[in-house]
Amino acid sequence: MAQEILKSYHSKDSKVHPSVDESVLTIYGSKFCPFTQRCLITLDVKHIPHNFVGIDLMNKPDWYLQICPTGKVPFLKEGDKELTESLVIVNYLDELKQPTIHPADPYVKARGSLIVDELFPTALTAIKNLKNKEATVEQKIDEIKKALAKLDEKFSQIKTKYLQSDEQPYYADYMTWTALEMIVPVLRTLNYPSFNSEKELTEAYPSLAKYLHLMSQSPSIQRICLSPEVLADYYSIL
Ligand SMILES: N[C@@H](CCC(=O)N[C@@H](CS)C(=O)NCC(=O)O)C(=O)O
Repeated sequence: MAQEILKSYHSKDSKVHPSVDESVLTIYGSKFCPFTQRCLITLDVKHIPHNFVGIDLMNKPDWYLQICPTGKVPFLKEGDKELTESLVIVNYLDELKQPTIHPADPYVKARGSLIVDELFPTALTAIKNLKNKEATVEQKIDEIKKALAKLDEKFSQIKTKYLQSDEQPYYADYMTWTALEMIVPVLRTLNYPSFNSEKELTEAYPSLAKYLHLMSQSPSIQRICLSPEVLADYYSIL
């Protein structure tokens, strides 16, 4: 599953930059990367035409390192314009055309950035622990459970249905989702006997589970993001 996607990405074997539509911007990245996904969701929400060039992060092509010396993704190129850093790219894209992904109220908009700063790193605890070669599975699960408890408490305190509104997802929801969506596939990959099913997640962390379910129904998320099965398949080869 993940291999099929990776096969369509550019790796060391790709010797020349692929041809792209020069009349629209290009995002270089990987759908397995939560930072790239932020940009792709924003492009989808705003209906911005673009090229997507998939980069195999484990085996990057030389031409990519020439145009983007840090080798990081996402990377935006539009003629001579070049941008790195997912949130810089997202806010640039947001200025290009309507609809904005930010709520109208300036205070709620500003709070959204603080929410992302708090929730995104906590949600990334899951994948960081999966990749930690030093820790035992029990230690990884312990750390992930602490992060889940923190997230659950935060979601139980949010007064609105989504993070910034009752009506629809906005910036804070989309920017945080790309780390939240990794939790279930990481738990599946760890396959810890007493804690590996969505049912257990729902019972132990109900506010978090309710929000995960709600966001998984978002049309942009459904169009852009990969299924938990495909993500878990990718994590199993990391
Ligand atoms: N702060 C950056 C982080 C980007 C980042 O760390 N991307 C990862 C992939 S998820 C990456 O490119 N890592 C470098 C590498 O794989 O060599 C952002 O928000 O865009």
